[in-house]
Amino acid sequence: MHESLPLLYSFIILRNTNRVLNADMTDVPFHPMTRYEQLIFDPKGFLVIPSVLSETEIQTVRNHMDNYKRDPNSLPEPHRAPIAGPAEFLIDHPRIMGILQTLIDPDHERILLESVFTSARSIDDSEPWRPHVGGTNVLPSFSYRHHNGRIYSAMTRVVWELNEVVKGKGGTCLVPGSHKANTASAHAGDWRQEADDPDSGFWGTYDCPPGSPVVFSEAVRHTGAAWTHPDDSRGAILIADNHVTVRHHEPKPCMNSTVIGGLSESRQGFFRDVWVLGNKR
Ligand SMILES: O=C(O)CCC(=O)C(=O)O
Repeated sequence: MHESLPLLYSFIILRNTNRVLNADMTDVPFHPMTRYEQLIFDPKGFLVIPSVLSETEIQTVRNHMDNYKRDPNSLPEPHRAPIAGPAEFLIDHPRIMGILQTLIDPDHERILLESVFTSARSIDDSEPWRPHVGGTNVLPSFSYRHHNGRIYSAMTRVVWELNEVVKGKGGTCLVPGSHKANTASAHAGDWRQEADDPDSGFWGTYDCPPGSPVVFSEAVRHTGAAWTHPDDSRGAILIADNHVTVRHHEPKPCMNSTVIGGLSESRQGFFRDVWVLGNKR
């Protein structure tokens, strides 16, 4: 952990436990995914959890994003990434870790963070409508199953929406249930074009206050959408987690060894290579 980080952001996973140290160094458990959240997530493939971050946390992450975008060189080298420095607590936020343990693996050491990018756009920017994925997928990095009483979602996207999202005005659009579709599959190349029309009636989206995570299986058909909300802009950090035995994305240049080396030791574990037996970073 970098010395200048305020204690407030020092959630630290206690090794081999399902607990993190929070601001005042008391340890708190990961917040488990509730049965009701599982009931929503399994058929729809996505879940929105309103207002997880406090005002102070939101402002801290926004400031970090602004500095990182405007003048990355003004930041210490290990902080030059969207989820580094004062924002590294997003990597293993206790509200998300319990969900990832339910969706990916009960052992948090078998979860890796394979990609991160940011989305910043306003009504002046165009965003291509680019639906991707959808359908039952046999590729291990996109697989979604329910087996032996538990969900297994491979690549799982966590979108931290830092600004308000108004429904239909620019959040991620998703086709609910499309991770389970059997009559067509993007993987097989026979997903129907008319279903991708924004007005096909298939598409769903969400609204949420600032500081809300949206969690979805990457196997769900989804796309970014043009931002049409005039009173705000989109500010989101999109993280892709996956099982430690697979990954889809290339390593992101911003998550280089200097940045990873600047993270707390337990968070460095999320950036280990695809796990073969005892692979430890
Ligand atoms: O919400 C967005 O901007 C797009 C997200 C997306 O396409 C993805 O996660 O693959």
